[in-house]
Amino acid sequence: MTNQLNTQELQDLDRDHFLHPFTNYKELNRKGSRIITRASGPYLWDSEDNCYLDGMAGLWCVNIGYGRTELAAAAQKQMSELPYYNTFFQTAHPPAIELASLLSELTPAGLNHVFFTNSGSEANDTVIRTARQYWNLLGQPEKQIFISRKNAYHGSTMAGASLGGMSAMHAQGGLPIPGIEHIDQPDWYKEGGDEDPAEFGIRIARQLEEKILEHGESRIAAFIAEPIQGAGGVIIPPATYWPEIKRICNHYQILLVVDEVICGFGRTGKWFGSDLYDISPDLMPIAKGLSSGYLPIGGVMIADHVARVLTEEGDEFAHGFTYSGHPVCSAVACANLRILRDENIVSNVDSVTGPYLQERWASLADHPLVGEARGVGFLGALELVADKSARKPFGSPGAVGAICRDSCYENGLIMRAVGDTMIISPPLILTKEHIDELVETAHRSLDQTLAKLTGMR
Ligand code: PXG
Repeated sequence: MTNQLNTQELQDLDRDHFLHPFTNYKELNRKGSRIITRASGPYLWDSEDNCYLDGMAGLWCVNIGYGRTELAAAAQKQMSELPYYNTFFQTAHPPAIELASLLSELTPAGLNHVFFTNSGSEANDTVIRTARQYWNLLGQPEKQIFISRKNAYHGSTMAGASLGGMSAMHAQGGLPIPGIEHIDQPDWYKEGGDEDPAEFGIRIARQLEEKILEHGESRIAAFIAEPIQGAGGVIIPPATYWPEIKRICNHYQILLVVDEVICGFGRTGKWFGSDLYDISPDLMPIAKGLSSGYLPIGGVMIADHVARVLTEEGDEFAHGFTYSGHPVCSAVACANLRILRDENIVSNVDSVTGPYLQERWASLADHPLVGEARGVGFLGALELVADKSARKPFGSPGAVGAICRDSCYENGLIMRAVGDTMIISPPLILTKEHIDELVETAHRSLDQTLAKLTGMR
């Protein structure tokens, strides 16, 4: 069908029938959607045959890059053998078992059990169900409250959006649901003022302790956080932050949930953000890079001591999805994880291409628009500001970011704008030549953004 319809026809049908996620409908209806038709390696093509270097790996997920036929072959084989069967009621099938076992090997020590979902949002719903069931089984049913952070992203379902700290999402949905509390995020650049970053990191982490004491340890189920906030704008906490969070979580009887939906599967150069910061999660939601986005699959890694309570103290856990551990998605995820591991993609990001990207990315800090260029592994952010030395933002938040994002598109690079923070999260298979292309195109786009701003003044 797509091959027979031209861009205009596709845009008309799209406008008439397709309600897109996270999309400004008025803007979309005015401009028409961009229609992506094919992809290879780190490149995408649209229906007008324009080519883009995908600086976002789809939506933070296509870690192995596009066009890996091994995944298509794994899907075809599994579809022919067993396209579907459920994993409820004491049933299993080889692909889900194999994936569970492979995940136990690759994830941090002590995480040897997985509950499968179809997405990161469902994984975070599962986190709430699991943590509450855990405390229930331990005879502490009043431990219900989750502490999360402002500007966190944990998904779009009622539970995911509630755990998340996006005020715009809360405003539209009558959220958060009861039992969710938010503390400040460790965003030194925007919120640290004159405070030393190390002190800021500790002070913000201690808000967790204050929140626990405010409600009483006996009512707190868990703290949830992304190792590095992704959708919030690639916010890298000061080095003091995670050690202090760990100290607090060890001191009080609460579960630590580390949301690895973005940081997992090599994004930071380590297999997991938890490896980077030496964190031992009790629960660890995963999705995205688990299948490199080729098929939808997610899950929650569950620490041995939590799994023991669920399986030995409890009878039936009344939770699950029709497609939990879907055989085709599981087979594709296994093929993806083997590629990431056997082709040394993660270790290459850690020791070769990640450091090269960070070195080149840091050079963008010299640009007059860029107040800070930061990153880890294959994550990067640029803060576009009105005054670099004062860390002063632009008057109308998001306007300059949007200009820069559009310039990037015109120049063949997909880079996201979160307000006036430009972010990248490219496929982990970028070569040094791709990285040069990315940084040079970003630089050119920043120049054009500055020229447009100067023209407007
Ligand atoms: N946790 C984290 C940390 C995420 O980044 C989810 C959970 C939810 O996953 P699902 O599979 O339900 O989407 C995410 C998703 C953005 C953007 O604007 C980020 C996500 C999703 C959509 C948009 O950067 N992250």
